[in-house]
Amino acid sequence: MTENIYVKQWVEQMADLTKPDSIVWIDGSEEEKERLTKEALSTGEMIELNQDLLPGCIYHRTKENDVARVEHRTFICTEKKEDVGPTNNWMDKSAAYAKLGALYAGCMKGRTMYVIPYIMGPASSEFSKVGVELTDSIYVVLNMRIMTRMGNIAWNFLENSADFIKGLHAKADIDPENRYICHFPEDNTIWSINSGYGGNVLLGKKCFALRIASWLGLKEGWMAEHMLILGLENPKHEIQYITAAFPSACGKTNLAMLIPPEKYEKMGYKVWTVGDDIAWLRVGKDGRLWAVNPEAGFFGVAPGTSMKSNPNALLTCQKDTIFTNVCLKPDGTVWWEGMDKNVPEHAIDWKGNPWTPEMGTKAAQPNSRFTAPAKHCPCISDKFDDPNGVPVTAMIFGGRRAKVAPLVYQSFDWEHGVYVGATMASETTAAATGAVGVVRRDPMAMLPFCGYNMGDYFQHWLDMGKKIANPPMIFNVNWFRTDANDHFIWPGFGDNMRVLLWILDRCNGKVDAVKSPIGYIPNPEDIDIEGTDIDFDTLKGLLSIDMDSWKEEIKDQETHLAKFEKLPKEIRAQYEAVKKNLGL
Ligand code: GTP
Ligand code: SPV
Ligand code: MN
Repeated sequence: MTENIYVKQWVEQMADLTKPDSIVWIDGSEEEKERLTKEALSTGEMIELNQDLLPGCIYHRTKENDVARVEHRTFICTEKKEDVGPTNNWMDKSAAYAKLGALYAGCMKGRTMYVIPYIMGPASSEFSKVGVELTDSIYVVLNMRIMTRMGNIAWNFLENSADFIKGLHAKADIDPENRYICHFPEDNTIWSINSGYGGNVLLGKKCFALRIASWLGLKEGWMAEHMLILGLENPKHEIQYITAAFPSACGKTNLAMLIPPEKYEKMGYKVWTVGDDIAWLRVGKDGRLWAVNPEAGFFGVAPGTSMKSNPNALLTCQKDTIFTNVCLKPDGTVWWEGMDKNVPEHAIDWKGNPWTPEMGTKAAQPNSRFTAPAKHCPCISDKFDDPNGVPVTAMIFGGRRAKVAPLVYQSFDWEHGVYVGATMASETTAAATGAVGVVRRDPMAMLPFCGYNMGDYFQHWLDMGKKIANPPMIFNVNWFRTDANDHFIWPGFGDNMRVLLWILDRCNGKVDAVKSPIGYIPNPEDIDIEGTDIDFDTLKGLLSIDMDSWKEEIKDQETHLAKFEKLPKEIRAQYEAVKKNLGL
């Protein structure tokens, strides 16, 4: 409980609107977790997994129409449309309150409203921020318990302040036609209704830590980014930190938990995970950029996660984990496509139906996920809870591109790096509803998450660059180039370490590079491919810039940039320079 008058008044107002039968104030205790878990198991909302093999693990299925973020139903609601820019859906603020208010009216009758206080960021950090989420879903409470620092710890942090993000979530009827994820950055408010899935309802994550936080960052002089944070330790036990922005389901969790190829592991190289999805970035007193992971857990993509691709993720979710929309095996454990070769002969699929491999359907939903505590991760960084975070040496942008983008290149400088991020493109994935595999521009991997006008966002990046005396160097990577048979050429996963080493060598002034029209490209002999199954010519191909595809690329970038009425002139100039470099 809290005596905070602002919280109490707001909870009362929201309860007046939604009319729950009762209100439960979440404290974050073990006893509370057990009580709520038991209740969810008794109603069938959650299913208990094999407690010998997966202690503390439970299972949940969402409705078939509710399995991913819904970008077309996600809105930024402000007074003026121009504040949200060309990439966001806009709704007039009062119109949105009225529309959703009508949907919320009485929607919690017969249900319980849970009041979840939580902190985004370490409890010891002055940069951390408090949110309160009201929800009628135990699933949400149990997930928020893993994903954030939740419970009384947050009331203690907030004290009597009115400075908290007000989140209201109601499952209502999970009606996709009335599903809305609305953000009111002018009012520090988030309203979500008619979904029970992940990013739509765990309001601390994308809604607060990215959309609202990006707006706050603009006003307060910091940045909220869709980035992993990792520490790379060398044999001398020196650790340098890298952040990377890849769009949803494009490899952040995997890179953040990378296990180096055997040879490097033996030499003493190691990767430490600070975060796998979101970074809050500030300029430190030392003139460097510092990164904090505001989250406390991982909401990771299950399919493709295996002991081969990402052992650290698999080991993290062996206890105290919530599995959503994966496949349930007869022994009460879970399975998903790409987990191992032991495809179950029969199982229950993510829809709850009997499943056999012969059926040819997916056993796990392609965007099925695990929610696991970060502290269970075998490679969690000892800086995970550091109030100041970690200093960033390199920043990486990247996406899924079957063609065009080379394996890695370095931007000429910060301003050029901002242009590289602003023109980033990637194939869409199952993390959002809609077509999969379609190339779209996704600036800084923030297209679905920037809470304001993206023209202003680009300007904010440029302005931040001026405030950082020792800015990180900016790179672009692409693990996903394919060959004529549509197979990935680069081995990826642990072998991505080979590219990270080149990146750090560049930052540390240890290696030369080739100045190409689009940025600095590695001399192929500077990327170690010993122990991989690719040869030198293949590597050369991966680093090549195909003029025909870049002609197309530049044309498409032009169309993309033309959308921004508020495009900073520096970005336009960088574009023109690259175009000229390419002889176009
Ligand atoms: P969000 O949580 O949606 O923001 O995604 P993420 O960026 O953390 O993606 P994640 O690391 O979970 O990867 C998603 C998918 O990409 C998984 O199926 C991975 O197996 C696959 N993947 C990750 N890294 C690589 C890689 O280096 N190469 C290839 N080919 N696939 C990869
Ligand atoms: C993403 O889609 O980028 C995610 C998963 O990290 S969700 O929390 O559902 O947004
Ligand atoms: Mn994400």
